[in-house]
Amino acid sequence: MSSPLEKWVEETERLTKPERVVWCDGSEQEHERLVAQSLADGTFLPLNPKTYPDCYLHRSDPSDVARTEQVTFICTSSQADAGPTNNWLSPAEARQRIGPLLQGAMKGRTMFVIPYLMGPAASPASKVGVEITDSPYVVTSMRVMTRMGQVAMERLGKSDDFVPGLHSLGDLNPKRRFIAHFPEEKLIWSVGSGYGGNALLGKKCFALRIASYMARNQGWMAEHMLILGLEDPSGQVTYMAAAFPSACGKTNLAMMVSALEKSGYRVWTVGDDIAWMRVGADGYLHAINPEAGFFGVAPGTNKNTNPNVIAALRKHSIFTNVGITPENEPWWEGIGDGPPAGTRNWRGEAATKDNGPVAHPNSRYTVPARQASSISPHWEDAEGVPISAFIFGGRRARLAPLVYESRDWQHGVFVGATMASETTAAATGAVGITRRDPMAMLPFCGYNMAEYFGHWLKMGRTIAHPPRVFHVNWFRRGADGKFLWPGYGENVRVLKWMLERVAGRGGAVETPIGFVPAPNALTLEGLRIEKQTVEELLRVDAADWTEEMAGTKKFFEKFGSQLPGELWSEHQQLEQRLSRSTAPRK
Ligand code: OXD
Ligand code: MN
Repeated sequence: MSSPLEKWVEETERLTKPERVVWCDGSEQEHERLVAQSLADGTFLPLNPKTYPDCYLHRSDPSDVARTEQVTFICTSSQADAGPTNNWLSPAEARQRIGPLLQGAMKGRTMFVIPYLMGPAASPASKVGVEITDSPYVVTSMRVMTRMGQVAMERLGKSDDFVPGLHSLGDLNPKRRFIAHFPEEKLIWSVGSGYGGNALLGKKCFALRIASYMARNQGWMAEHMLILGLEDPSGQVTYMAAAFPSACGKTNLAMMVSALEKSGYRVWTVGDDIAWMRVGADGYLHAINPEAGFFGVAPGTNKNTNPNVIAALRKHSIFTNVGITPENEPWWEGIGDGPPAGTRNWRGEAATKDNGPVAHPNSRYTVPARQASSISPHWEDAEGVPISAFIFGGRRARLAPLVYESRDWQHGVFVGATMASETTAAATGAVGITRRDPMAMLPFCGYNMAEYFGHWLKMGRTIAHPPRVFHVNWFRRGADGKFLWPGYGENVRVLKWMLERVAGRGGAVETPIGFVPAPNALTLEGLRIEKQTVEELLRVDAADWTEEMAGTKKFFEKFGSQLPGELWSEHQQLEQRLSRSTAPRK
């Protein structure tokens, strides 16, 4: 009798008609074999084996460099279940449109079967996925980003408890590209793209879109959040999870070398992109990182912005769409020096001004998490780490202060639900446009976001010790257009204030939008920053916020009567607080 997995593999083989089928075991020998093939067929270019051992450069098709949200679909029986923020196809129509693209799609190619585990081997919260793909780049990347092969097969046994994901490069034509999710069947179909977010199906497709749907039904949370631990001078570690939209610095924050390290504040990395969380026996929300690697944005990464990753990616790493120097080392804008003469850009052309940026703005590194010296000793704990603070944030040139704390859980859900950020190169489309991105989940929520907000509110009622909820904005600019806050390692000063708030210390002043640090409550020793700049960073402009309320209202109206009343009530209360604060004094 074949197992459910074997049956699905046979069915897929009949559909896609590959030349051969290879089951991946995740072993070293298999990795070496695949790399040798990828070097021979040009999927990979070798990097300098002395300075970057077992590291490779992959150049993608120039039309396939970022997530493509316009062709990403949630395929639920009823459109209302996908909600107004997702593209929707009925499961039948999705099969009708995508099925023909998969028909015979792997002719002449190898079909790889990749069993993988999302989450630590020891954790009961981890889940099995199986990806079938015809891309060797995907296989090598999945080996970094997930626990692949034997460990997943052992967890799965003969059961049908896995998320199947079928991926084919197809002909890479954007017109024939679909990233389709069938949450009711826990199935993923992706065709026409080799880009990480579209093709490494364990990441956005499973660990966020399908998992968020499962989490809502099963009473847990799957969030687009980094997880970090902040150690204080007594050695106690407080864990925090932060949701920022793509390419807003989650990896850099999670891997930060703290500017306050000499005073005993150190940051430990648990995850940089995704958190799966459940209420533990102790009444805290416990988080695991379902991933095993970091798929980070390369441009701007250097020894000041993220020294830990710069050290970590010197071995067993894959670079996608970066430049390459004559020494066969990767190069990107903001790496430090250069580019040295003779550097080639991400398309393989001479790196000249006329040929545009050397590295694509969404070029990436893929590096095993265990190689980071900041990796937490608890990152693979079976029960995860207890979360004391949630941090929401985004890029807002004007509006949001450096940091504020919500009034309570319900207000915190409102703060997350009204998040907005200026768009980045992580998805195709215009960059720098302000868009609503609730909880940084807009492109990743596998069901109706109105219900998702309801799920957050419900979770709050089941967590005895809910995380405190904060909002940060590292990107506020002054009148001269320059960033007001230095960011990166200095962000620990803001985390330290949060830690103090969690511990019941930490001075704060109430504003209409929440609590901001009291004067002198932020530790600023050793940082050259003017008092007026700090004041400007923390300023809450009631007129700007009143204007913002119109945008929030418009966004909420999209959800009609399904939007939880609690969020309208928060909206109204904020409006009232703002109008009281702008009312002329008698
Ligand atoms: C990512 C993204 O790659 O959010 O993590 O786009
Ligand atoms: Mn992400």
